[in-house]
Amino acid sequence: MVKKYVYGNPIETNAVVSQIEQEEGSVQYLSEIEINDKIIFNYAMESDDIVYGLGEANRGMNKRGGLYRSFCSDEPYQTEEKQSLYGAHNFIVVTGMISVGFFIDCASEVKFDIGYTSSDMLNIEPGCKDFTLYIIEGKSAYDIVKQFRELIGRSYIAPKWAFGYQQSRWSYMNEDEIREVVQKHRESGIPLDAVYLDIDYMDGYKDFTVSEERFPNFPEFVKEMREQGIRLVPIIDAGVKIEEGYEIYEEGKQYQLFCKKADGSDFVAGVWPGRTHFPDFMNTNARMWFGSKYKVLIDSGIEGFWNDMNEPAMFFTEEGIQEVKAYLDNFDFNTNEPGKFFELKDKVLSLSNSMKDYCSFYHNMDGNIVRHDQVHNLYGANMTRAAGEAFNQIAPDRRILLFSRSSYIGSHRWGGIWTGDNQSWWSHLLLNIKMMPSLNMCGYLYSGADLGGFGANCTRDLLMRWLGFGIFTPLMRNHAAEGTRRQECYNLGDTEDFRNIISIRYSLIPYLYSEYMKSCLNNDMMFKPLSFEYPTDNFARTVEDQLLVGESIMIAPIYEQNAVGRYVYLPEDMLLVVFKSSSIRRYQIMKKGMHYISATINEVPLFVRKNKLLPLCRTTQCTDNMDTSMFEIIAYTDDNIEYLMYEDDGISKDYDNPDNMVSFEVKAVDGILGAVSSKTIVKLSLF
Ligand code: MIG
Repeated sequence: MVKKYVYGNPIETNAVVSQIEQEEGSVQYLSEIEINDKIIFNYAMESDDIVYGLGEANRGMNKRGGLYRSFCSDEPYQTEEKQSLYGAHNFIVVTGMISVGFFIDCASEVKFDIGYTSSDMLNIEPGCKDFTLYIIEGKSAYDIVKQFRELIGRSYIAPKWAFGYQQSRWSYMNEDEIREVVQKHRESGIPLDAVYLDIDYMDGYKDFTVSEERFPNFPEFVKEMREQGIRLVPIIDAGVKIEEGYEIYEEGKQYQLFCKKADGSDFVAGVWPGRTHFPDFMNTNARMWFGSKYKVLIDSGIEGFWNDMNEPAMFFTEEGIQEVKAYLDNFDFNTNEPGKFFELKDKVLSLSNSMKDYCSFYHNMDGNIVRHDQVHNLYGANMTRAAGEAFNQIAPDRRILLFSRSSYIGSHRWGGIWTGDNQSWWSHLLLNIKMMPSLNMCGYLYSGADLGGFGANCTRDLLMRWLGFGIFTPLMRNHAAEGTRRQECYNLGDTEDFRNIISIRYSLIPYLYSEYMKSCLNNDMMFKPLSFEYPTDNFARTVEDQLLVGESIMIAPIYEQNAVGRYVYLPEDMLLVVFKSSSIRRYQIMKKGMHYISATINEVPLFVRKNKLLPLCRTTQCTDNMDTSMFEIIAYTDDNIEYLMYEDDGISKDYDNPDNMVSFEVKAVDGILGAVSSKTIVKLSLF
């Protein structure tokens, strides 16, 4: 049951797809106070209520105890106190004796105080008075999430190859460096499906150009890679370089497709290419124009993209520099006050992503002129939309991989997201684990974090444990920043263990893809907190570091350095499978309750739920060679069980074809369990 309350005159965000009648009376569940020019909502929480949601947000799965601010931010230092990350996902569910969901559909910032100021008080503060509030009632948190997902529409569907292992690094400079990455993976038998092109593939960081010096024959190179089973995935940045004669710049200027300053001139911000203009993604023509530009790369054989810097991130503006300059000119360098020096330092650092700059440019929303800060959270989402809509024109019959850094709910229909610049910290592996279900709640199914961590130097053990979790996330990409330690597997010591861990992924792809597709098609979650499946289990409610992945398995990743195992809570009897590689495993039936399980650095444990079934295929070097005609089935059962596997060609869009469902059944025939399936089952391991 969804109730909709409209405040003021909200800007269209396109988050919601269902038609919902507007409620007339006053809101239920929340009390509402008006202070100055703001409306603040309060909700009194019970002491054991859990608050889920907020998508890409910091801290735990249960958001209680923290302050959060939805304001898409370029935040590479995600320490515990940070309130804003790259996405803005204003959906929460409070669940305890009763469950209720709130979605604040608001184009400007929204603050959430979830038991921070006062432990039992939730308060929500939209940054303006024009927004829509949705209240969702349901019998459980899970039920509310599913209703919400229906409200916001079907999630973007990625191609199947995007479930392969992908390698990225900011600083692959030319063809040869990329060839080397591929060759080293192939040589050491580490499976690989894609290599990313970060900003250095471009000519002077100009969008939709390719450096001729470093990639002399790009289409030929794309083909060469493709023949080795590798897709190249180029980055597209939001800012367009100001350069006479550069087509995108000239067109944008001529047709008025860039964001503008109050005086009507095109807004200028410094990003990677130096001075740039920002395409006005809030404008339909600008979206269509920018989107159409992806064609040049698609025509070169490219099948996927990542959109970056679209919060939008800005290093500086001319105005900001002038201000700092004036400040420095007047600065008394003979001062003895330390406070003054801190002020000076802050002043210089505040050049980037400054609120003042965000308040200094305007969008033309199809005739309606809006200041950027009022629609800040929609900017990246509309860049994703620009690309997604264009792909439907350019390649209507096939899927193009697309994911973005910045996002607002609604963009989940056009692309996935990666979670931006994390660090090579153990705490960020845990953050990755906790964030996955929250992302799913908000519609982001094709998602993942930079495995191994983006900033800082990764270590062998951290990458191994991170991959031990990453083998379950749809986007499985190792990515690192320029200047950090090389973190391709083959640069972190002996490759055998890495090869083994990634081989597990490739044997799981049919299952993971199937669960992903079913989640997309049914507006469901692929990663669930335990409480969503075991709602009456009070202990399961408190578990934050174990997840259900699809219908058959539970995972309990190890995320602490030097740990050789961990405690795991089993909400029912399950089968523990510890993988050393796709084919080397040990099994143990475990009873409901708390257990310590051992798993050395090169082992990955997972749990098969009772009377569920896990199909595995033979591992491969890339998804092109995946053989899904034969399966091995692992199940822990005392009954007839069935698993419906979704399988399609992974590239066309005939999603709802009933032929895409293949069934596996384990049946008791004359007291002996056997398998029945339209697929060949080469091995049946029943426990
Ligand atoms: O200012 O393109 O989050 O993944 O490698 C940094 C370089 C710009 C930020 C992205 C990161 C990417 C990097 N970009």
